[in-house]
Amino acid sequence: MAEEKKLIFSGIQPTGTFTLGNYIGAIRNWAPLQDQYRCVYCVVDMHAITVRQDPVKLRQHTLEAYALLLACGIDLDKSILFIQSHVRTHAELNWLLCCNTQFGELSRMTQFKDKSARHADDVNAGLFTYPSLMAADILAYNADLVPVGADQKQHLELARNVAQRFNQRYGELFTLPEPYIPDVGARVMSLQDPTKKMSKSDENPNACILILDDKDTIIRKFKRAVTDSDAEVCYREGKDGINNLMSIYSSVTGKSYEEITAEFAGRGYGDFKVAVGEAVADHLQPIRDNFARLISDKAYLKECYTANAEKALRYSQRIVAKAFHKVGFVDKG
Ligand code: ATP
Ligand code: LTN
Repeated sequence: MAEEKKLIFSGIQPTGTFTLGNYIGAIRNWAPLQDQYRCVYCVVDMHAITVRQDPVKLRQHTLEAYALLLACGIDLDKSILFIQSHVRTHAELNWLLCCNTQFGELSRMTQFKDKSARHADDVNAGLFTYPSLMAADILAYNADLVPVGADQKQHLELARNVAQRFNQRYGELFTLPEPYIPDVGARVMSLQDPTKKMSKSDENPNACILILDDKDTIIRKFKRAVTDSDAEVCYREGKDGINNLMSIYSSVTGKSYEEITAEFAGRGYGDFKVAVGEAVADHLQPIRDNFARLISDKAYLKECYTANAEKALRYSQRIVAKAFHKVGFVDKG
């Protein structure tokens, strides 16, 4: 009998327009996986409300995120793409997993530490238990692989630990998921402070490239990128700004660091920054075009996310029902 294809699960928060970091570190890897694996992708609006969101903007960002993922090549004939709050099994399994996650392990999560420092006036329980909900997303589908950027590695380790603990306590059920992190571009850094990751929620608009920025804006932001006072385009310890630009250029052109150094020998940072801007803008152009078409057809989007939520529910329900049974809940008639 042919072996079943492995299952991929990943999610992204609708907390704003996606950045080049989200794209290179995560989303661009999603479409190519569709031929080799069964893929389930999700816009995680429930995770987004762990920090305060304007309700009108959240709804708009969720639809935009859905359209943007389609624009980046998610193909609904091959994959499932849905909105997290539409599929109740995520919240249901989250509760079981919360009851099997330790306070101590959640306290060690660096994202919690960072976000609770940044949002000191609202350190809510959802922010603290964010990783249990993420584990529920993944385990509800018994995903084998989870494509994410490097910053999510710790959350994935927690998901594995919780899955293992559950299996030990109640009997084998969950697959232990593996992270799937790209070699180049797993951590795209801020253009204004290359020691920090590029993030949608950065207050400085010059720090991040948004995938929907137009060509002039993209080139302008790269021209302003913070670099050191050297002039040679080469990858070296401590040259964080240039290293970041090289990694971005490499991931959109496919060129190696040696090739890039040779291409810009004797040309200085100015030329290099413009070339990075142009390469990124040209790479993103088809996505912007697809997005413009999709976002103007709300009826089509609704059809897609409704049908896909049903598929996701049908799939995850079988696994979550088994988990309910295993912990001792009475089976529904
Ligand atoms: P926020 O700023 O709201 O916390 P974010 O920009 O960090 O959001 P998420 O929605 O948390 O984005 O992440 C979506 C995916 O993008 C994850 O897989 C994450 O690892 C990846 N990612 C986010 N930022 C970067 C980055 N700078 N470089 C590489 N990958 C990234
Ligand atoms: N925490 C993730 C988003 C996320 C996710 C997931 C990623 C929520 N649930 C399940 C992979 C699998 C982040 O990117 N910040």
